[in-house]
Parts: sequence; structure tokens; C-alpha cells
Amino acid sequence: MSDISHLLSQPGNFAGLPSQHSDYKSSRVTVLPVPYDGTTEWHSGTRNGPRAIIEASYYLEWYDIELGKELHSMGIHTLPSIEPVMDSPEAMAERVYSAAKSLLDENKFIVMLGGEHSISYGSIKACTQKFADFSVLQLDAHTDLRDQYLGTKFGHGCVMRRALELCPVTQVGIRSMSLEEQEFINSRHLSPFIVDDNSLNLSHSDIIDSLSKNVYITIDLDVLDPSIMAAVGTPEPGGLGWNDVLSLLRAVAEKRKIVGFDLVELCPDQGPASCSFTAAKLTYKLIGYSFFVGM
Ligand SMILES: [Mn+2]
Repeated sequence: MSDISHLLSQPGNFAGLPSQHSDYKSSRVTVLPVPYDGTTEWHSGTRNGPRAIIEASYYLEWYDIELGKELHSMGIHTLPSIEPVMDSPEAMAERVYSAAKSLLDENKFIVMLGGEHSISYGSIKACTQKFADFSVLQLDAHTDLRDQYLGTKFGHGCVMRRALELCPVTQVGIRSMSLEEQEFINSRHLSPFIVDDNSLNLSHSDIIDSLSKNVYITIDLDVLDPSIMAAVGTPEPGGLGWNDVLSLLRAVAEKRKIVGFDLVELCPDQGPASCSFTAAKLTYKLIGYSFFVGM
């Protein structure tokens, strides 16, 4: 058969990119869907997040007004989904770690789409082994610092406690935590950036000063205000706006090297379709910042 690939759409391909912009070998970015929600306790359904984000991404404009260019020149390849392990959160974390490690070994930039927040641990662990002078920036309404929850140390409420055992973590957008988590923060002298006065005047320089040279970003979509991001498992009022998040991410990209990121906790059944598009656009904008802004 003659080559008709240019006539065919690419189902399951982030941003609907044609093969010349999404071939695995030549792409620096790999989008890794992880449809897992084995430990969520209230609204489950984040397993449908990756598919919803990718389907919404077909409607993205490749051209970005802010950066003045199309953002796919580094190549963006979308991988098949990681098969969930449903009976053991720890085994699932190990599976994500193995996948992330192989991608980093091939010098790929990981963009992981969740799925619940627990999946971040595997990719953070792989990054700590690859990059020196490394830390994590977490955008989230919740600290996720419980030592264990519902019988596991690897659930989404514990993910940043596990990450902190590996590397420094800067938490931004926090507006809910348990007493146990507050006491842990006090005992470790951690300083999360808490949203508590409606001003949302988060100091970019304070946040950036707390980060290492190489930064992995984990975005729990509930960091956004529920008025623009209702489709999450555990919504929390008083969140950041779209421009708050973008201006922070751009400022980080200007001063630090972003080495990978994930976007988690989209629960498409809980909100309008605009939430999936917002998540897709945030993914695309952060790819753009990571490759075309600053360092
Ligand atoms: Mn979270």
C-alpha cells in the first residue's frame, strides 16, 4: 500500500498532531496517559481524565498568541495508556516508575496525564535518579502529606509525603489540610504557599527561590478555582485563576529548567466539557513554556 498517512487522522494523538510532528523517535516530548483511580475516595472517575484531555486537545490551536509560534516543533508523541494495577497502589506506583525511567533513559520529556494524584510518585522518583539539583513544584488545593490513608501509603492523599522522602517539594495553592498534615508541616519547618485571604498574591520570587535548578511540576487541577475547574474529585473553593497559574508557570520557566510535568485529577463526569479543554490547553501551554521560555 502506498503511504497515505498524511490523509489519516491520528486517533489518540495529543493536539491531533500529524505524524511528522508526533513520531516517537524524533519527538522530545512524550505524553503518557495513566487512567488510574484506584485510591480515590469521593468522586472516582479520574480514570477517564487522560482520554478526555486528549480528545479535547484535538480542538487546540497549534499557534500560541503569547509565544507567537506553533508549539510542536520539538515533537509531541502520545503513548498508549499505562495499564492500571487495581489491587495495589504500591505496585501501580512501581509500574509508573518503570515507564518513566525508560522514557528518561531515552532522553524524553515526560508529560503525564492522570488519573489520580498518586501516579506522580513514580515519575518524580524516576526524575530524582536522573537529575541532580532537583525539586518538585506542586500546584494543588491539598497538601497530600498524610503518612497513610485508607490503608495505603501510596494513595493520592499521601503522594507528596512520599515525594518529600525523595526530594524537596514546594507546595502552592494550598487551602485545605488535616491536623496531622499541619503538625507534619510544623515539625519539618515546611512553608507551603497557602491561599487564605482571597488575594491570590502569590509571590513568584519567593516560590522560585525555593526551587532547585531542575524542576518537575505536578499540577493537581483542583488548584484552580471550581468556577473554572469543577471537574475534579475533591473541589475546594477559593482557588487560583487561569492567569494566576499561567503567569506563575511562565515565571518558573524563565528562571528554572522544567524537566517534566504531570496534570492530574481531572474527573470529566463532574463538570462541563470546558474543563477538559482547559486541562488540554494548560498542558499545551506548559509544554510551550518548558521549551521556548527562559533556560
Ligand atoms: Mn493532590
